[in-house]
Amino acid sequence: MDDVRARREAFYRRIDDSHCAPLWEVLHGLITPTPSTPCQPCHWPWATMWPYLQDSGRIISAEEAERRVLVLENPGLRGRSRITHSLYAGLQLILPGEAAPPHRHSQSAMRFVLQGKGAFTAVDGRRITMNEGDFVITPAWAFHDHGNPSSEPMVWLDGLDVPIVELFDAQFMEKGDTVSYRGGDGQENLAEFGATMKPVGFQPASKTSPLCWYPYARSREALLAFARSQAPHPCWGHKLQYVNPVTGGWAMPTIGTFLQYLPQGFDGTPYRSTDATVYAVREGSGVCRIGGLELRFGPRDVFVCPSWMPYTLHADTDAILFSFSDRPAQQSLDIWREQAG
Ligand code: 1HN
Repeated sequence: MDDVRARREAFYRRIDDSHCAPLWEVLHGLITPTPSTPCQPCHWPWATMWPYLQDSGRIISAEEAERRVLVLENPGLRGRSRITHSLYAGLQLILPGEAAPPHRHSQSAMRFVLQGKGAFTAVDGRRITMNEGDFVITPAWAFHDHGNPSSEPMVWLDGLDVPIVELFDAQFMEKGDTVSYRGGDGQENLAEFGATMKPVGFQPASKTSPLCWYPYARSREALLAFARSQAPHPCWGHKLQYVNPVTGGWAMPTIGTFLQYLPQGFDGTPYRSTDATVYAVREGSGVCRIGGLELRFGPRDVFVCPSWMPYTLHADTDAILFSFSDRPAQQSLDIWREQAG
């Protein structure tokens, strides 16, 4: 037996010099029966994060930082700038009077506004003035900058497909020149694409929605009307996904985004899916039970549920949750699975 092991190890050493290794020693760790992930469930309460964000505002300007962001690092993936294996998330602060300079990159970005009103993000010089609860898209390779002409700080949750683009080694980044704004506040974008119609002759130039601003008031109204129209799903209550109004498909090619309403007293049954999901609480409070933990959430909290780990959602009060995941990327590769109930 020892002789067998010794012969094998001698063989492994011999082929090792030629950058070669035996699959049979690693096969079962490589191809597991179910997802095996270092990603852990985790909760970033607003009560913890808001003081940190304020401190970050005292130690560096948005200009100097380029983006003043506290990265939400999954405890199972520390030092790797990601909240799940495939997605980056961070909390970005922009103070009154500040500007974050233009740049562009291969990564797609989304924002979900947690606090403040009146700051803007600009995509190719077109400003979108943001409010709490708004969902905003920065498409891949579009120049973007941020500014805050309002009198209050703004904080938003950033979600980017940084690890996905890194996996493919397909990342490019460029700094922009000083911007000349083309005026506006985003209303023109809503006028073109915000009414489930599109200008005649419009041809999409990319897989990202040409509507890049989903104001909260509209999304909330749609969600509550939907909730009045039917019984809640046993796992997720009333849940809508943001869509590209021109195709009906996902708003972004790699990141799926959702808004969900859990009526007061909602007590969901277990759910799991292969898309690890980042939740941001917009309204209300409740509990997410996952992996033996009780994550008690309230407004502006962020929490993450890893791939294939069952969890339940409970609402103490009427609650509205925003969430995002890599579901579109997985579905385009035919690998997405879910188990509801
Ligand atoms: C980025 O461009 C922004 O534009 C925020 O606000 C976070 C994280 C990684 C790479 C690029 C932004 C980012 C980022």
